Parts: sequence; C-alpha cells; structure tokens
Amino acid sequence: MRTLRTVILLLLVLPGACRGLVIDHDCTDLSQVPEWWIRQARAAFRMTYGHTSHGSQVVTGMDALVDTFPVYQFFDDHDYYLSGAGNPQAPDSVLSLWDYVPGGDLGNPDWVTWAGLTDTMLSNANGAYTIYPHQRNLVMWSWCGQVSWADSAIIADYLSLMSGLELSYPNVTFVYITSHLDGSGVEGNLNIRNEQIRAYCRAHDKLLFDFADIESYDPDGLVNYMVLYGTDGCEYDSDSNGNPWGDANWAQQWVAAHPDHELSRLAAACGDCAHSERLNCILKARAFWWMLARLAGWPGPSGVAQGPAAPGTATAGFRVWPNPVRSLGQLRFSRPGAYRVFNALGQVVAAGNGGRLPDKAAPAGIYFVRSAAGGPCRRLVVIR
Ligand SMILES: [Ca+2]
Repeated sequence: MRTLRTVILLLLVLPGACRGLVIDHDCTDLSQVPEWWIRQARAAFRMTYGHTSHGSQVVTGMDALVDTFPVYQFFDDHDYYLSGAGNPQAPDSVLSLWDYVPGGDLGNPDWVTWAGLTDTMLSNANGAYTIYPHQRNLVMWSWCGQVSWADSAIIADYLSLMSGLELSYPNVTFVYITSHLDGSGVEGNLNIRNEQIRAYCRAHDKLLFDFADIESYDPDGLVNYMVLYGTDGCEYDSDSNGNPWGDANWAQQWVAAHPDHELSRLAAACGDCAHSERLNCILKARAFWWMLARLAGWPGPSGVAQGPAAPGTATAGFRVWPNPVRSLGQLRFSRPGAYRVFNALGQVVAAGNGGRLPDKAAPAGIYFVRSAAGGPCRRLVVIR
C-alpha cells in the first residue's frame, strides 16, 4: 500500500511538460518528419500489434509506404523469438513489428482477454518464447467494431486494464486507441465512447492513436466527416438526410481531385484496405510513423532542432542527445547544470551535475529528463 501511495505521489509530481501524446489527423504529413528521426524510431522500437481486420489498415498502409520509400522499413520477426534462431530476426536498424500478436483484438473474443494475453506475452509466463527476453517495448492493440455498442463501464475497464499494464511494465509504452467510425455521427454511442477514451488520455497524459479522428478528415483537413455521419468506408452524408450509406465518399473524391498527388499514387499502390478506401490506410500508416518519430524524440513540427545536424530536442530550455541512447552516461546536454532522469512511474533513476550523469545502464524504455533550471522535460528512449 505504501508503495502504491508512493507511485501515485510520484505520478502527481511528474513534470507538467511531460504530457501525453495524441496522434490524430494533423499527424499524417510525413514530409514534416526528418528522415533521421524515422531511422531513430526504427532502431528504438520493438513492438507488438494485436488487431483484426480494421486494425490491419495501419499495416496495409505501411506495406504500401515502404514499397515507395524504403526508409520506412519494418520486419515481423515473431518466429525468431517464438521458435528459435533458425528464423530471421529484424536487423537492429529496422523496426521490429509483430503483426497480429497477440491474437484477437480489444473486443475479441471478449473485452478483457487481450490484457491477459499481453501480460503472458510480455512476461513469457507460459514459456511460449524460445528466445526471451524478446525486448518488446511498444504495445498496441486496436478495436474491431465493438465500441459501437460498448457502454461506459466497458470502456472504463479497457482504460483501467491499460493503466494496469503500464504499472506492471514501466519500460513498455502502451498505445491507447479509439475505434473506427460507424456512421452514427456526433451523437452516436461510438463517438461518445471515443470521447471517453480521449478525455481519459488527456487527463492522464497517455499516448493515444486516434484511429477515429484520422479517418474523419481528408488530407486537406478542412471538413470533419465524422460530423457528417462518416463511416469506416469514408462515406458521408452529403445531402443532409442523416444517412451516409451509399452517399458520397471523401477518399474517392479526394483522389479524383488530386490524381497526381503523392498520396493518390501511394493509395493506388496500396493493397486492399480492409473495410475502407486505400487512402485511409495510407493516412493511418503515415500517422503511425509520425507517432514513432515523436516517441523516438522528434519534437514535432514546431520544434526548433530537427535532422542530423542537431539530433537533440530543442523546443526550449535545453537539448539532450543522443536520443535514443544505450547508457545514461553517454548523454550530453546543451547547457551545464543539474539533471534528473525519471522512469515512466516518475521515479528518479539517475541524477547528475555539470551536464553529466553517472554512466548507468537503465532498462530499455521511455524516460523523461528534467533540468533543475526548469523548462520542458525531454522524452528519452533507452535502447539495448
Ligand atoms: Ca445522405
């Protein structure tokens, strides 16, 4: 109990600038993300993605993206860890993505099985993995259509289970997610439940991949099609009768209006996008890579220091690099002073003066760096 109180207290005193991250329709323009950060993300993360058909949209788009732009390399090396070294392993510089692992989705076969499967996978409690630890540091699950009929208690349970996993695995980043559109508009149960997820993530500084918001906008971002009863197939109500089905389709319209745009070419090269238009899969994939770049340390389009010439984060205050890093002692700071490094629980794992930290190996994961002189804290990725 004392430990729990301590954890809660530490969470409360986490630096205010260590905010959560929301990935939405404003996060699909990868031309804003320096390639250097994509490479950092590839090297930093070893993830799992449990999903069924709707969730496959992200990976379908990633496949199309890498076919045109090899920098977005990823590789599924689940068999290597599952069955042994005879199977191929993702190179250190390539994103390791276990696709469809664990099986099921957030509502399939029920509302809670995914959490137990995640726990078993991460801890290898059933000994399923021949090679362990398998070094997973990013876990994502998606919904199928279940949020359309979920009530508030079910969503509260989802959020609670996610938070519980975060406490059990402080060096693993967990991606919260909303569910795809279903044509029920602003007042529909789906949007109300998605808003419940968003509110929780905002209030608790979580990482949210806003699946529904991404498919609510075309690349111009001027119209919220969810309000127009947008569907998972990108249909919307264009004649104000409240019925989107068989009506207009924003993805088809956008591609027709921009036939020579890079996005249209990518969409044309994309395989079947489950339940949806290929443009939607491309946008989801681009948002996904944006998310990885942010997690790897890219400060976002408003950041000052971007690209290989200045690989730190420098929106204000101080910069710290390299990021990702293997040992805290390798870190360098743009100004001298006292620094502290927190883990995801808000616990101080290292502290030092003069712009140096003890040469300490911390477990791989996401950390936060704070300067005693103030300013925003910095997200730091430690890799092995
Ligand atoms: Ca209509």
